[in-house]
Amino acid sequence: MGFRGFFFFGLLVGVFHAQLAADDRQPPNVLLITVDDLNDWVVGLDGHPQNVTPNIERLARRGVLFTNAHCQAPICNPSRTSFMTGLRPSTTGIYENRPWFRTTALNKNRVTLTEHFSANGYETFTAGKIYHGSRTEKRSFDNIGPTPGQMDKGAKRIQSELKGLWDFGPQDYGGNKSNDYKDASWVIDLLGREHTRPFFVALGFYRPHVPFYAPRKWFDLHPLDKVRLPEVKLDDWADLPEAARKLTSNSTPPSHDWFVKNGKWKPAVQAYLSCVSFMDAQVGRVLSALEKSAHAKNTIVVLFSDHGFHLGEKQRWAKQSLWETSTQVPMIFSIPGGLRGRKCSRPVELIQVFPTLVELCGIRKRKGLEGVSIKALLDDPNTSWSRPALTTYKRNNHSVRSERWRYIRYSDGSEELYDHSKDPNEWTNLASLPAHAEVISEHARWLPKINVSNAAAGLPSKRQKKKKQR
Ligand SMILES: [Ca+2]
Ligand SMILES: [Ca+2]
Repeated sequence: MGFRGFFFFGLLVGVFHAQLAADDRQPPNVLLITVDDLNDWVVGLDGHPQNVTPNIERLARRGVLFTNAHCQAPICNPSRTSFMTGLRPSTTGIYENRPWFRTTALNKNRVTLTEHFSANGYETFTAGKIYHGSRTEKRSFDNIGPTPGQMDKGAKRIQSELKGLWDFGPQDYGGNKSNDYKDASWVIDLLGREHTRPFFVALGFYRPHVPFYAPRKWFDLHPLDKVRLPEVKLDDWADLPEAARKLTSNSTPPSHDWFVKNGKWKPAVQAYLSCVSFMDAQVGRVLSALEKSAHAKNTIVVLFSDHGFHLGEKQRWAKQSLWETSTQVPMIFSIPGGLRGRKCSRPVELIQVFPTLVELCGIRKRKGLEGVSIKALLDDPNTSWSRPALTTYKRNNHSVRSERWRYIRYSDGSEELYDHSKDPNEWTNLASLPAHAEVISEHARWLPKINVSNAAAGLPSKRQKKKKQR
């Protein structure tokens, strides 16, 4: 080998080394935390002035907090199906809490977020509630941890006149007996381990979903006599179309009148605030474990809720509406080396989580997703962004949320329009004013072009199949 040949060989080795170093760099891990029924009562969104959520604030300080993020459906099953498949309810036909999407011909083969990561070199884990009903499936998760459900063991009913999951009040079991504590502990253990492959952990907290139960010490953080109630406008419903009344009448939660007449409004708000603080403490335990671990500098943390929650706003309770209180969710992305302590007011959607994580982790793109990546907003929260956030509740009822407006169109064609620059409570429906015709048409062009019929559960679920075999 002459001198030139040796030099060339040396160059090749150098190139090979650089290549090896690049391949050696492991893609970032993902810690995805979903919170059930968490509205904007957290630090940074400040939907309630008395929220105590220092750990969600801590996460926001190390990332970007989206102040105008929205779910694609204001109830568990369709929202969770949507962010896990990256598809809108108008495309999957999953509009309500039934059916489970795998039992429908249209959706049985959908590839979910974690399934896609698993197929691209990640090892996936789950604990708590990611799918509605804490359902798990081997197809979506390589490793399945505890999924103990909404009701903590040893919980005592507080409001004797309420039934099912609807109840609220302090509990005397220790915090470590609660389901969220146990699920967080399972994840903390995972974070303390070495991993040979990049991991994707999907952890779903149950609180503040009903029952609003938390250990008494969290209630002490929110003294009952100091609790402030959401503002309401007594004649708010006078300018609503009939379709709005029909869509939002829900027999599951007690009526707003029940809370008012029985003096239960304040105790329920206190209980919700307490559950949010309790859940926040579990977020804190997981964050501390991550920060102490070997994975601290190579793990993306994403936190969001599946939809909002009314506690008297617009004189109603729970979710199941196309108004801000139901559609808005907290959403935080914390990326190693990314922006810290920034807020973004551009409208964003939960279906954007799937393509955004795919882009951030540099894995193979998934075709057919309906959301776009919001990496540009994570790089610059003020970058221009024309896309609004869409929410669908039951078939062909949609809301379109832009930075300033909320436009709602119900399946019968009736409409609502709210100007958030003047009316954050959505009290004054402007839809019938001719002056707003252009705003309405600008928003209406984003409405889904297809609204598939309700997906029918024609296929037996795995559970039913097993039953048959027995
Ligand atoms: Ca929920
Ligand atoms: Ca009104």
